[in-house]
Amino acid sequence: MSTDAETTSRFLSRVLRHAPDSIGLQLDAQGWAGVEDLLRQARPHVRLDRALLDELVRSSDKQRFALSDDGLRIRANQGHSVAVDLGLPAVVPPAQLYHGTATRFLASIGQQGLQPGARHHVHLSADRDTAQAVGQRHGKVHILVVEAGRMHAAGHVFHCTQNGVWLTAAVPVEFLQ
Ligand code: HQG
Repeated sequence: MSTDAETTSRFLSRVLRHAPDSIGLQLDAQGWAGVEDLLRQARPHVRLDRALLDELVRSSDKQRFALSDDGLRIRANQGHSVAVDLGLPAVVPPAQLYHGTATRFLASIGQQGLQPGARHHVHLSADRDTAQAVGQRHGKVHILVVEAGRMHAAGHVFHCTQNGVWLTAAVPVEFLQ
C-alpha cells in the first residue's frame, strides 16, 4: 500500500472503530455506517472516493473492513472501542490460541490475566506468527499460550471475527501458559 493509502486506511480504522463523532458519522448498533455518509463526512479530512474505498477494503492486509452484501454500508471487522455489537456467534475455539504481548506487561498480566483494556475483547490469534506480529507492536515480544479449550469448557465465550481474530472477554491467569 502507498503511504497515502495507508494514511487513509488508518483514518478509516479510527473513524469506524473509535471516533465516528470526530467527523459527525453515525454507526448503527452493529457498527455499520452508510458508505455515502462516510464519503461525504470524510471529504474535508481525506481524499477518498468510492473506488479508493473499495480498493482499501479489498487490500487491507488484515481485512480490517467489511462492506454489506449490497455494498451500501461499511464497518470495521474488529477492534472497536465505541459500543457496538458485531453480532458474532459464539463458537468453539481450538484447544490453544496465542497472544503476543510485550515482556514489560508480563508482571501485570501474571496478576490480572489478559484484560481487554480500551477494546471490548482480548484479541487472540490462531497461530504464533500472527501473535508475534501483534506483540511486536508493543516492544520485546513474549508469546502467551491460552488454554482456550479448557476456558470454553469452563463456560467462557469465544467469537471469531470475519478476519480470523479470536475474541474473548478476558483470560484469567489459570488459563495462561
Ligand atoms: C496488554 C491490532 C498489562 C496486551 C493487532 C497488549 C491485534 C495487559 C496490550 C489487535 C494486560 C493491549 C489487538 C494486563 C493485556 N496488564 N497489559 N492485565 N492484559 N495487556 O493494542 O492484542 O492493526 O489493545 O497484551 O494486530 O496488542 O488494530 O491489543 O499488549 O489484532 O487491526 O495490553 O490490534 O490490529 O494492546 O492488539 P492492544 P493487542 P489492528
